Amino acid sequence: MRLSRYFLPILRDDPKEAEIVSHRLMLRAGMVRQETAGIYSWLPLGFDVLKKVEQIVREEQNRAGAIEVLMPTIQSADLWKKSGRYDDYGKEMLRITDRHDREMLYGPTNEEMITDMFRAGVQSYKDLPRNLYHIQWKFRDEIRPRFGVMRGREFLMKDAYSFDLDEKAARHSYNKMFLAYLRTYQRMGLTAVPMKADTGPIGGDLSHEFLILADTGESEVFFDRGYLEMDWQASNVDPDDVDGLQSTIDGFTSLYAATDEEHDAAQFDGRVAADRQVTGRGIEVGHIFYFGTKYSEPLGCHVQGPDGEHVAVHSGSYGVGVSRLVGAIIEASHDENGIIWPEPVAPFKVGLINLKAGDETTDTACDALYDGLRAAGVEVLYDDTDGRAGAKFGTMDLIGLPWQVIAGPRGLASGTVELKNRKTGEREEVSIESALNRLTG
Ligand code: 5CA
Repeated sequence: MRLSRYFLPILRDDPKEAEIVSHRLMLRAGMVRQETAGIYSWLPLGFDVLKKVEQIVREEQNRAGAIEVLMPTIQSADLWKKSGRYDDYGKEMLRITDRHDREMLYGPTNEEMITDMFRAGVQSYKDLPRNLYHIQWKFRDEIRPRFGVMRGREFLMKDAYSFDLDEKAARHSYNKMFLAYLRTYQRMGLTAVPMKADTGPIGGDLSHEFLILADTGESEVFFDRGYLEMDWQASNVDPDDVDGLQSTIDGFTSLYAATDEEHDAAQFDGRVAADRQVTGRGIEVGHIFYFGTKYSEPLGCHVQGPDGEHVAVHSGSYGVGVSRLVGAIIEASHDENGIIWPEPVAPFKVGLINLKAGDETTDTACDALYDGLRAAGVEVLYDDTDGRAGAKFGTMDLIGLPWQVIAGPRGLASGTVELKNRKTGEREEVSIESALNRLTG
C-alpha cells in the first residue's frame, strides 16, 4: 500500500479524551474514530489489525473443533423471556420496538438464540458433542463506556457454545476451549493468565477469566509468577484424550491466580512464596463458563439419550473480546514513541520510507524494494509522500510496524538502505538485496 493512496488520519497531539495509552495511540495512529459514546468506526489501519486478531481467534476455534456460524445482531425478546434474562439484564440491554410493536433487542450475547437453534436441529445423543461459535458485534449499554475499544458499548466478540450429554463430557468441552484460549493469546504475543472467576449474569458454577497484565487493567490480579513462565504452545496434549487434557488443565490451574473478586490473601501467602507473588492489574480478554442445563431446561433443548430417555443438554459458553484485544495488545506492547505490533497482528510487516520522493535514485530503489516485498507476499506500507524525514520517522514509529526500511540518497550512494527493528530499535546498513532477503526469508 502506498501511503499517498491510503487513508491514515494521524493526530499530532494527544487527544484529551483518551485516559489510557492504547486509546490515545489508537486515536493518534488513525485506527479508530469515536462516532458516539462507546461506539467506534474502524479506519483502515485499525480494521486490518481487528481482522488479523479475529482470524487467529477463528483458526484456534476451528483447531479445537468448534464450528463457525453467524447469528444476527438483532434478536426477538421472546426467547429471553423464556430464559428469564429479559428482566435480569436490566438497562444494559438495548431494547428496540419494531413497526409491529414487537419487542426486539440488540444482542449482548447469544445463549438463548443458539440453544434454540441447537434444539431445533438435534434429536439424539449421537448428535453430541458439538461446539458452535460466531464472531459478531454485540451491544451492551455500559454505564461507563471508557478506555476506547476496551470498554465499548458496541464491541466485537467471539462467542462459542458447547453442547454435551452430561457434566463429564461438558467439562471436556470446557477444557478444550481452555487450551484453545491459551494458544490464541500466545499467538498474539500476549501472556494471558487463567483465573477462577465469578459467573455473573451468564450463570453457572465453573468459570475462568483470562487476563493480561497491564497497569491500566480494570481488575486487580494476584498470581504465581509461574504463569509467566509457561509455554502453552509447547503443550502437545491430545485434545481428544479426556483424562490427559484434564490433567494438563489441572496443571495449568494448580498455581494460585485470582482477581480481586475471588482473591483470598491468606491462601495467596500460604501457597505462593513471597518472591513468586505477582500483584498488579489485568485486562480481561476472555471469559469461559460451564452452566449445565441453565438454558437448555427453560428452552426445552433435550436430546434422546442412549436409553431412550429425554435429557437436557449440558452447555458452556466461551467469550473472547476481539475488539478489546486490539487495545489490550497495545497496552502490552508500546513505548514512548508509539505502538509496537507483534508480527502476527501487525497491519503491515514493513514500513518503507522514501526520504527523498522525486529523486530518481531513491524512487527506483524504493520501487524495487516495494515490488520485491509484495511479490514475496510481504505486506508493506510505502511512505512515498514528500513529507519531512522527521515526520515520516515519527509516523512509522507511532503506527508500530515491526520493520522499517529507510531509503535515502546518502545511503544509496554507497548502495545501502537502513533496516530498523521497531521493537529493539536496532538499525543496520544493508544492501537492497539483503534487505529483501531478510524481510522475505
Ligand atoms: N456469553 C458469555 C461468553 S460467550 C459472555 O458474554 N461473556 S462476557 O460477558 O465475559 O464477555 C466475553 C468477553 O467480551 C469479555 O471477556 C471481554 O473480553 C469482552 N467484553 C465484554 N464486555 C465488553 C465491552 N463492553 N467492551 C469490549 N469488550 C467487552
